[in-house]
Amino acid sequence: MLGLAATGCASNDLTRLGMPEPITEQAERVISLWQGSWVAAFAVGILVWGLFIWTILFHRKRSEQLPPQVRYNMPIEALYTVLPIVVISVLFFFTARDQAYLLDTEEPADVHVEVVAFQWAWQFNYMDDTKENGGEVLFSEVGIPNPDGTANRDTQTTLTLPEGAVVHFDLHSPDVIHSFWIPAFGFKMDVVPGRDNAFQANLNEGTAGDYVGRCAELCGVDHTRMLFNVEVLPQDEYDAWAAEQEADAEEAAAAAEDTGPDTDLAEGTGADGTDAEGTGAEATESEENDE
Ligand SMILES: [Cu+2]
Repeated sequence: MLGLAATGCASNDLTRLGMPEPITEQAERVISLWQGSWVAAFAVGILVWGLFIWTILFHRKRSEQLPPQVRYNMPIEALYTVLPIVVISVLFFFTARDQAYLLDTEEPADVHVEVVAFQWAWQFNYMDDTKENGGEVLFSEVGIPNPDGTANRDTQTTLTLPEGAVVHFDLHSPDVIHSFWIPAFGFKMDVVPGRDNAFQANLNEGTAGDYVGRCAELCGVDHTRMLFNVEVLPQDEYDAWAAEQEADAEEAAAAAEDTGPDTDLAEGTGADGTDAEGTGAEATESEENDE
């Protein structure tokens, strides 16, 4: 406890008490709550261990005479009740305060991502606004489930984010309950079918790098395959990447529209039934286009 108190809020491997290095403002808050809870737990622990040791050392059985009894001692009974209530109240206060902060989505976000968790991969839809405000999909990163039983992160999809940005996440699931977890965010949130869960993360400056993400809810037999990568880029690199993705998505959409009329034409020719050979050839061509 002394070590913790002496280092204050400094964040290093020892004082983080097992938590990963935080990359968001929210994660820093989570670590403070985590550290504070440990300080409180150690304080209670030291008191209890101290009482144990004191009792063992100084109140051993020395004779057959019954020691003084303290049953129905009102001050001690009151202390037993009041002290835990004080401890719980303090923990509750800080937990409620930090939960309100972590679930706050009021700040205007720079990047909007709709996370779709499905058995057994992830899809990230980059939106121009939140789902709530009727945001439209700009482009998507679609994960393909690894083959049966394999949990290989390298073949999984990557969530790309800019450093220093406020990111809004909308979480959706088409099948069962999953949980969206980026350990470096110090935070996870369930992805529940039919429910609009959302949270925001304020990424810190200087956090560019590769991180991991995974599903944290046992969602079925191949839960372990639900991995994804997180790449935080400097703002300018992210902007270039996003512009490229958006252009690719527009190109793909335009290409899909181009094949549309061809299909209609082929069907029309078939209905006429005037040129059997031609119809066959055109129909085949249109099927190829569809593929
Ligand atoms: Cu899952």
